Amino acid sequence: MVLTIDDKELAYLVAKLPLKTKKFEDHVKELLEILHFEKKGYESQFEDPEHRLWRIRHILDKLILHSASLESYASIFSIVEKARPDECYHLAAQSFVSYSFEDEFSTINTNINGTHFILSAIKKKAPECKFYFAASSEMFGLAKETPQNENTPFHPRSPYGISKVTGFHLTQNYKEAYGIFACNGILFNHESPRRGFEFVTRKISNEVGKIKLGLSKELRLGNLEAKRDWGLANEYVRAMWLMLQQNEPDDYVIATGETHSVREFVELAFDHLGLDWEKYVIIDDKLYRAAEVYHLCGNYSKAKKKLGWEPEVNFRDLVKIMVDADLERLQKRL
Ligand code: G4F
Repeated sequence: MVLTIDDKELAYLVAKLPLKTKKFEDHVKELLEILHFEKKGYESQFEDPEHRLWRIRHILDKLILHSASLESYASIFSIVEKARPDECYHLAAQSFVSYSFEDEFSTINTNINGTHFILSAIKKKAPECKFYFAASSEMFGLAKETPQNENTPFHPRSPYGISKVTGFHLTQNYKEAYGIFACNGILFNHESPRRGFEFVTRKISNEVGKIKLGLSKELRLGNLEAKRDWGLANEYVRAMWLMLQQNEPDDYVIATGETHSVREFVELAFDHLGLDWEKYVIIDDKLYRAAEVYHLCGNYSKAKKKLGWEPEVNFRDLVKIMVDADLERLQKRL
């Protein structure tokens, strides 16, 4: 069972992408039960109904979709009771950090309660189910050390980060107290052509494509100096799956070990299409955050040692993959 609001990772879980092991491909074909939480509020501003579920439209016939609300224990309980999943990937959340400053109550309530409801339903109705929680590098926030690993103390800087820290501890507590096979995947930023347009990498790749085709004249951005450890989402989804195939549940940092600024992403993206970014990028103070996470870089050595997982796509290639995909998509529309 995969729990999701945004179908980005879901598409990678079920699509036949060039993932490394045949075993993984075979496995994902079995992941048929999808608990899909309807989008509401701000998220519907970004995806009109025509584009709903666009990332998984090509595989919809292979899936069973259930609808539920992260805010309703009853709805989650009844689906877990019906589906009795073997594996549960809990990816559903209000995941846009910026928005969490605008509506901190709803972000915190929905993300924390939703995780708690799912864990509780699993404990009651599917105690053998292996559970994956999408924790986040945002938990490190104002990071105490670089690079960050599984033992680095948390210092979240946003309501979103706080909700993920609590979800992390709930997941550990259900493992320790009730013996649930529960894992935290501490994933650093993972991007791809399926990323939502509100996140900075996709905003850049989409806008640079539009500028190249004469469909836009400027790109408004906030803090260009923030640094992130950016990897390719499909590779990170494989790590999620690997965590649930181990003999014992554990928590893992998934990252590339490299950090780059938003400015570097911008420069490479424009450069890739032969454009001078300084002619088009406008700094907009409104896009700065109330509290910024300035610098993230992950140490994935535990995942490498125990899961045999390593990233393959580097930062430069990631930028190209995203820019090329958006340019091609935009060209088809012309
Ligand atoms: O792309 P972002 O919005 O991602 P952020 O905040 O790092 O969070 C993402 O990754 C986390 C770790 O995996 C996830 F937990 C989380 O759910 C989400 O997927 O922003 C990246 C950086 C920030 O420092 C932001 O201040 O880009 C900076 N930025 C500068 N201009 C911008 C913009 N971010 C956005 N979204 N839009 C801008 O115009």
